[in-house]
Amino acid sequence: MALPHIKSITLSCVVVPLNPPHKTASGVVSKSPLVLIDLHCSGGLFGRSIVFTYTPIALKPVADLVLGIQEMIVGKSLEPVSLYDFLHRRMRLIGSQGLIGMALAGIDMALWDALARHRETPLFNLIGGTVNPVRAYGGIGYDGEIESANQAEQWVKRGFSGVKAKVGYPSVEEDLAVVRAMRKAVGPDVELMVDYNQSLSLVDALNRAQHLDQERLLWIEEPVLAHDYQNTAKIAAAARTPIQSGENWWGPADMQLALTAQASDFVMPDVMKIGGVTGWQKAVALAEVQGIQVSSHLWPELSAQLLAAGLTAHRLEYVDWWSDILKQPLQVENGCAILDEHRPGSGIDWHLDKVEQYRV
Ligand code: SMN
Ligand code: MG
Repeated sequence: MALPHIKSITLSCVVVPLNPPHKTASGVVSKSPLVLIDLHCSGGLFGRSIVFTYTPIALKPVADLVLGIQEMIVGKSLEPVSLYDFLHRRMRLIGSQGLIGMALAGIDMALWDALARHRETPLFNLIGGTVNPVRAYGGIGYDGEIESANQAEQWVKRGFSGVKAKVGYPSVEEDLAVVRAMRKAVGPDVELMVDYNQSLSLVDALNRAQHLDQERLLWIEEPVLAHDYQNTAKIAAAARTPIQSGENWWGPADMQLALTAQASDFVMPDVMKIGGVTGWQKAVALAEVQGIQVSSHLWPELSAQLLAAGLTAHRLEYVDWWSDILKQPLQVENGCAILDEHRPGSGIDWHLDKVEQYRV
């Protein structure tokens, strides 16, 4: 049976408010600027995906790039892996990081969504996964001792067995106070993680990791700059607590550099920055051969499916930031993401009224 071919792409740019805003040691996220992609194929088939541009000033440039790249693939058949190769080759001279990488990934995610719909099966099934529930954790912002403890308690009441808080306060004593307040609030059995969002110097990170080593954390995330693999490796070697990173790695090549430098004990690629579903699969294969456990970053609907297909799946980062614009946001029960084996695609369908409300 011939595969459908690509006809066109249409886009919606939205800004979804985030209440309350998510604070980190490296800035506040108060809204989600998103490019929503609708990829149209022959026979009425379609595929959908979300590109998160972090800042509204990148919305129009990314949307223009997606529409520009569209012209290179119109008429081609729905083959995500060979189209990934084709498009990345076409971008060799400019490079496929940054906004170009985000546009390419958006198209790749929409292609896979379309292919899964074409096969009338969920994406996790198409790529060989199972319906096993994926364990998720909730996120807490840079909100101080009392609020972090309150929120940790709320996540646990909702059934989550893990929570991750933003840290990187002016002193290590404040970081410790936040961790201890959360531990007191949730008890010994809940998994606690902390995220520095690349805010520390090497010396500061080594010192803070040594203090945090007493706190039984599941991981310490992004202590220093995401691409400073050498210094992250020094911290990973010195700390007993596992180091986690990956959300800012661009494409499988960055995963390779990080793994070669032994920079991270765990990895948590971001499905957009790592190159879409195709980039994710290439990158995660590198981690899997080393037995390194893989978690996700944002995109809970899509990431739950990708983790379900992985051999070393670890934790799903649960966020509901974009749930408003989705017809059927990810279901979580007892702290685990529930996969719907009867729903074709990657889990992305628009709540059209909300898309209109947030359109810019
Ligand atoms: C994060 C994600 C997206 C925006 C800001 C911060 C964060 C995380 O580092 O791990 O979710
Ligand atoms: Mg993070």
